[in-house]
Amino acid sequence: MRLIDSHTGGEPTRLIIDGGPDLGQGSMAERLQILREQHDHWRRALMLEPRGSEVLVGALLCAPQDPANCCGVIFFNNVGYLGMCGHGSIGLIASLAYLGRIQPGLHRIETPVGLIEARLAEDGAVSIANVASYREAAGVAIDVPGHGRVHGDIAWGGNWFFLCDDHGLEIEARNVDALTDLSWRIRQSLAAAGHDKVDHIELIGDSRNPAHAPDKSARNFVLCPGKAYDRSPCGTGTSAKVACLAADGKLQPGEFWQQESVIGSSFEASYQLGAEGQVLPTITGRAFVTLDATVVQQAGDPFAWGIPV
Ligand code: PYC
Repeated sequence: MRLIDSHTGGEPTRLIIDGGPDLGQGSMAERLQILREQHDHWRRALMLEPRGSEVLVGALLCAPQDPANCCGVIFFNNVGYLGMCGHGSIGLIASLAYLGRIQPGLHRIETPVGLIEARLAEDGAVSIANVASYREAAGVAIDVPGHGRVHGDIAWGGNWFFLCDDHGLEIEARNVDALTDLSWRIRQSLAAAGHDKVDHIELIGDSRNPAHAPDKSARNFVLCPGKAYDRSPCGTGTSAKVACLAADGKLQPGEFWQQESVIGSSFEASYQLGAEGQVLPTITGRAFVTLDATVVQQAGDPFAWGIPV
């Protein structure tokens, strides 16, 4: 297996460029099911220690079902599979460009939750036109033991998010332990309240970037399902945020939103309305390749398939 690692705003993506298991010719949703049920040991080998870590998002490059599309991709992490991944899609496009497999222009990518479009600019910036995003519930109250009541919106941006403003913490890198602890407890409280499909927690605070208009920007901390925080502003989380802003009338179609991460990296986001009024977000960011490597599994290595957790 050949791996290309990249980071998008600090968040790593590990792309399996060739040598993955045979998943057939079906849709990415069908191939994800085969990967999960029959070849999950490959995910564990690449994502778990000692070869991987909870911070990584993996991306398995697949031949597209429709040859008119650029490729298919299945995203996963240390605990399972993701429907979509915004920073990972930017990393995928930057990695394919690094390999000389694509040129600047428009590229369609099949994912388990639908078709997305990526535009690679001449300067290396990548814009992802994500799946339709929407808010399912606004102002959901959740009682968090040891903390108190918080409120948040439940929204879809390719993954399910709980977006919370009234958490009382500063969104600062020096606070990641406290932010992680609270987010994890919010997630457990959401599950206990029946919202167990929500597996990403997004705590929101004010922008810290003086170049960003205060009413058109924010900083976030996103806790991913495997308990690692997203170093990037989270593409699907930014899409969910844009859907909430649109629902509140705070962002109009075509207006720009600057989403900062807890480490200060940014995505620029906007949306258009689909034919049936759906919010169709576009997220722009940059990724940089950090590693081009071959997977080795030596005979006798007791942890060649990862340390079981
Ligand atoms: O960028 O969508 C994203 C993402 C999901 C999980 C980690 N990053």
